[in-house]
Amino acid sequence: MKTLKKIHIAALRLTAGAFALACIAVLSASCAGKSAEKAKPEETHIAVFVPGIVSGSPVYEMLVSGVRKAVDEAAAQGKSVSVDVVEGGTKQADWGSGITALAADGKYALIISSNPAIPQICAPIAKKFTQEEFLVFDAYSEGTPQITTFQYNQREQAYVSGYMAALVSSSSMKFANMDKKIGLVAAQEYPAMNDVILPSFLEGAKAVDPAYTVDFRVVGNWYDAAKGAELAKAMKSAGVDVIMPIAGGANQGVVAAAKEDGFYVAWFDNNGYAQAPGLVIASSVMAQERLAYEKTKAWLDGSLEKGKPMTVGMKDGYVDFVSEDPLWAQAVPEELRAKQLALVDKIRSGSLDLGVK
Ligand code: RBF
Repeated sequence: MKTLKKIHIAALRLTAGAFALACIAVLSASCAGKSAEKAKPEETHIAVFVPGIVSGSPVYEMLVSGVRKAVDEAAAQGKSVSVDVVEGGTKQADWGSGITALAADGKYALIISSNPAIPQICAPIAKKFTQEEFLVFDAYSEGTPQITTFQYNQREQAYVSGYMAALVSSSSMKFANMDKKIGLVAAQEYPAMNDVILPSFLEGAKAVDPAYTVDFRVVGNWYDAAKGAELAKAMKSAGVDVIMPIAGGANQGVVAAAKEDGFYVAWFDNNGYAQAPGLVIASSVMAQERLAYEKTKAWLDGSLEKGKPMTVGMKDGYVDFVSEDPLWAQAVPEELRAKQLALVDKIRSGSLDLGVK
């Protein structure tokens, strides 16, 4: 994986050697003629800017593997295309300069990224580097033609998670208690969390029993597993019996605490049943790998509809609840699974429309 430092160095080298390179390019172009140009088609370069670190963050792991799959497939079919994955790191104030360095490099025709804060960072960069295109997942942006976004319906994703969490919490399962309390451990507060995920998680729980409340705690970053564990243990002591972690690498702390102290976990973003078999009672997922694959492929073959925001959800299969995994059946009794499936089927079929926000 490339580091930003390398990109900066590469950018510097480019300016230093730009004039000489341009001369060589002009010379070779005039000498080589048209047949040589045809024999060596220009390579397309794509950059994936990961706003954070890949390891431990399901959304970013899915993003990278989806884009790589599309690029590998195109390369196998003879297209001259490559991808560089650049981790922006956990200092969010550095992301703007990281993306600017990629755009300034001039090498990348497309910069791909993911999270709701990215379009706002890319908009001024797009204005400065007018040839650059941006494809951003898990985000929403209107009005900048170079920026194409795909947003997941996280109201549906969090609602079905809250419903399952409350079904388990109010059951006679081993670690369920009498308190009508479930929990959410978030890495940080941001609009999609505060305005969509948290309220929809609570609403889903209230659909089981209106007495439910959500104990909401914030780690303060996307990597501190020890803090994640500490928060989860305090929540368990306060009567929480199901916790949904949305905290990247800090999720592992919540899982470790569940194994030590005995409570249930509602996993978000990808299939997490294998994280702690018997304790993970929900996997509410976004098909980020598939979407990243499909849209990178569409960009490569020229069929991507650009500059427009698009929202995808349960009806079209890009948000879902994983019900086919045998580990779910092993963790959750049949009666509760039947109730959960009844809800999920209603949303999948469109007979229950929760809206987007
Ligand atoms: N999700 C992660 O899994 N890992 C991250 O490092 C991460 N960083 C984020 C930074 C910002 C500023 C924002 C707004 C969101 C971030 N997310 C991250 C959350 C992600 O976009 C998504 O909301 C959650 O994964 C829930 O689907």
